[in-house]
Amino acid sequence: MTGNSILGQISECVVKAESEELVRELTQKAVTEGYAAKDIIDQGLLAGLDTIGGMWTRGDAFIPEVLLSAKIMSAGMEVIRELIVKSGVKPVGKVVIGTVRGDVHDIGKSLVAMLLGSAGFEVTDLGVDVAPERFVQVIKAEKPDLLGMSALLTTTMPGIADTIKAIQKEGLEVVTIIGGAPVTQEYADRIGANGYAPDAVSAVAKAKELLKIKR
Ligand code: B12
Repeated sequence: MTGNSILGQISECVVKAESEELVRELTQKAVTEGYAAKDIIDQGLLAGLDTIGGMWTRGDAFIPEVLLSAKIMSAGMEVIRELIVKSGVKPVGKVVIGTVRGDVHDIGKSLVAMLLGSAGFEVTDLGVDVAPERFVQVIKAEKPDLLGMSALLTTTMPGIADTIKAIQKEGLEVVTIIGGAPVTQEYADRIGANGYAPDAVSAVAKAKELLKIKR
């Protein structure tokens, strides 16, 4: 991919954390030029975050810079989210999603939430650092078909298992799907989650498979 393409410019804007205004403008331009939401996300917004994430891992960037890039990326995501909402599709199922207790990583979870939304699910996003009791409370109130849980740290992964235990203890019926960088199918099997997906695109396919949704 060339750095001059619109997607390259979006990526660069995220890496340099230039401005929310610029990322919105560029994202809007990419949409107008006919790029698919998925490509704008993968090759523009996320590509930029990947680059800064790599720089951080190598010691070439610091946490405040990563945070600023994440904020710029979210502004671009918002443009895409608005487009999806406007398309007004009838919900195929209800999903509650959140990042588990002690964990503030929200980019991957928000991406999953957004793609589920674009696939026609009605999504309630509880945000980050969600305690098992809060998940239980919302499941009781909203009676979703599916509960999605995200964890990005090995130290917060047990929050997924704790939430599943709390749900079972309350006798609540909800299909669970889990994900996040350290999460695996093996872990899902071990803690009794119904499904796992490694990325946002396969999360949508998995959600449909688990809920037996054809379209
Ligand atoms: C951005 C980032 C941050 C930002 C988060 C900003 C934000 N608003 O989210 C900030 C700077 C705050 C941060 C903080 C920390 N971070 Co951090 N962070 C990252 C980084 C660079 C990128 C994560 C990310 O957003 N990736 C992009 C998204 C799209 O990918 P994803 O999250 O994996 O999501 C995809 C899949 O996993 C899946 N998925 C995700 N959720 C779900 C849910 C469901 C239901 C399904 C089906 C699928 C699914 O689909 C997603 C989309 O395709 C990673 C490194 C990396 N490359 O992963 C480290 C990383 C996750 N962080 C790490 C660490 C150690 C920390 C800190 C402890 C650092 C510190 N010393 O303070 C803190 C912890 C804060 C806390 N309590 O949570 C480590 C974790 C190590 C580990 N295995 O435990 C990593 C791996 C970096 C590293 N190499 O050391 N971090």
